[in-house]
Amino acid sequence: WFLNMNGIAHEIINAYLDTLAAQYPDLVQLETIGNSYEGRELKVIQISTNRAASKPAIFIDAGIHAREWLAPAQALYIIKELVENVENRRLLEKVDWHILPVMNPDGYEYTHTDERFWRKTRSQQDGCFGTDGNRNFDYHWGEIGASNLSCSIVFMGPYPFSEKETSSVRDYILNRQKEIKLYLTFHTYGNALLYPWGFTSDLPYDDSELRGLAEKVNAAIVEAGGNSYEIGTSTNVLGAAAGGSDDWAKGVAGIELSYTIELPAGGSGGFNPSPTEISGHVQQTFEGVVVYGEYIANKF
Ligand code: 0X9
Ligand code: ZN
Repeated sequence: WFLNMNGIAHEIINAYLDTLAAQYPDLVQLETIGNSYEGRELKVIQISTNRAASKPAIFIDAGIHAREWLAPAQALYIIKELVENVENRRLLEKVDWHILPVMNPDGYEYTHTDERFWRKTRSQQDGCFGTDGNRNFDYHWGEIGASNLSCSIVFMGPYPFSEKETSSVRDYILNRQKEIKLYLTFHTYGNALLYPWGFTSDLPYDDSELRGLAEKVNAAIVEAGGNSYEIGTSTNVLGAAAGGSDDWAKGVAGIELSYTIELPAGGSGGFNPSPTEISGHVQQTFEGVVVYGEYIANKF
């Protein structure tokens, strides 16, 4: 089923996580970090060997934007490789991995049942439905590139962290603020490796480290046969948009290495890569994730 991850139901994804936890009790733990607006479980899979040791951690989420189906597929492929492929065990020895494969399950389900290109959560707002989760984080919230109109696709929400999906991720990260050294959030599409800031064109103090690491990641993806990524701050590559999870992770949670990965386009509208495209992209991008893992293992 991994060959056709497009459109896998959220229920099946969570069932897969349950299966892994049952099959690999020494490697895998699951934590339900909250529930979505409509009540779906937000399950983080924690993957680790020698759990007792204090190790640096990597937090990964995907699917904050409902229609970006390749992103949850990418997260699932990373999970599968880290857990089921024994050749990757070395990636677990010095780093703990925390992965939330579908951050916005209500929206994700809605893109299967009702409206393929839905982006936001599904919370009832004053007027329309849904908040853009990636405008809802409390760092320079609403300053630029976001809307205060509930019908906008970049609605910032009535207040910061108004959404259960974003506040659950906030709490999970803040509870592990010391361990988490890298934050990755998967989106589509655009082939870009973006880092803070998204609210200003000013460069972060550690621009050269952030850029240098992204260049190494890109080189590994290209080496694996993937397209080359554009690298830079999200403001300078895409334009300013405040309230993103990447900016909050760095600016508030203090996770200095924070990236938004815009995966490649595919199919109609860019959000529909074919099964063969999916399997190519997820495998190539995994090689970049390996570089991130090795960097964290060596640095901390
Ligand atoms: O606009 C977004 O939220 C992301 N692009 S997307 O096409 N997937 O919607 C980019 C987010 C970059 N980061 C920040 N603006 N903070
Ligand atoms: Zn997105």
